[in-house]
This record gives sequence, structure tokens and C-alpha cells, in this order.
Amino acid sequence: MKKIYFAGSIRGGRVDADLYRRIIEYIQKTDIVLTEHVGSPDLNLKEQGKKDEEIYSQDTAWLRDCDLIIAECTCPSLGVGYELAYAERFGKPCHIFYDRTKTHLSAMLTGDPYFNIYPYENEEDIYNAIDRIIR
Ligand code: 6IA
Repeated sequence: MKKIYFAGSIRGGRVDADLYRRIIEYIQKTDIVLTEHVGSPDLNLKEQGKKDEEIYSQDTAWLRDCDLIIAECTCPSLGVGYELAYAERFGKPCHIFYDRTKTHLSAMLTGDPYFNIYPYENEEDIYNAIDRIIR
């Protein structure tokens, strides 16, 4: 079982929270998702209890410990961008998804040959790519 760090927008906006939850559930059929909370629908309520310093130190520890990162980047998030750069620094494989009918990804991601980037049109494309990445 691989340990997967799933990254998705939190303070950057929760419009795609349901999609994150479906992707997380798909990965969990066979592997471990360290960051299940990213897909939680009531995350805003829960978030109030946790200090930002604790969030940063837990997430960076998970990034150093994981086998690979899967990021959904349709909704722009400073935190996800930071996590991807952090993961690159530690040589963790990074797989970045975005809906190409909705957005153009930052040149700081598309211009970096380190990243594996998957522009998709249908949600099904994501699951097919995940099968190839982890199975
Ligand atoms: O800048 P953003 O907030 O959009 O950054 C989102 C990214 O940062 C996600 O991929 C997460 O891994 C990480 N992140 C941001 N906020 C949290 C958080 N808040 N908990 C864990 N990771 C976070 C508290 C929620 C909780 C107690 C359920």
C-alpha cells in the first residue's frame, strides 16, 4: 500500500471539495491517503480548533514521509503550490491534475519539467490516470 499525500484547496476556496472527496475515496480503495480531511465537507468548522503552526508541521512531516503527491489544482491555492515546491525539494513524485475546460495552470507548475501534469476534461480521466500512477 502506498502512502499518498492528496493536496487540494482549503483557504483558496472549497468549490471542488466534493471532487476531492471522490478522488480520496477512489485512492482509498487500494492505498492510504494521509490527508483525508482535504475532502471533508465540514472542514471550515473543524479548522478553528487547530493552530496554523501545527497544520504546517504536520503537513510538511507527511510530505517528507509520503510515497507520492496527487494534487487537484483546478481551484488555485497558495498552500497547494507551496506543498508541490516542498515535495519537489524532497524528490517526491508529484502528479498534478486540473480541469482544462475551467482553468489555465500556473506557468510555475507547467513550466517545471519535474512535475507530471494531467489536464483533464472528464472526471473519469482522473481515475484512469490514478490507476496508471498507483496500480
Ligand atoms: O492555502 P490553502 O489553505 O488552500 O492550502 C491547502 C493545502 O494546505 C492542502 O493541500 C492541505 O494539505 C494544506 N492545509 C491547509 N489547511 C489545512 C488544514 N486546516 N489542515 C491540514 N492541511 C491543511 C485544518 C483542517 C482540519 C483541522 C480538519
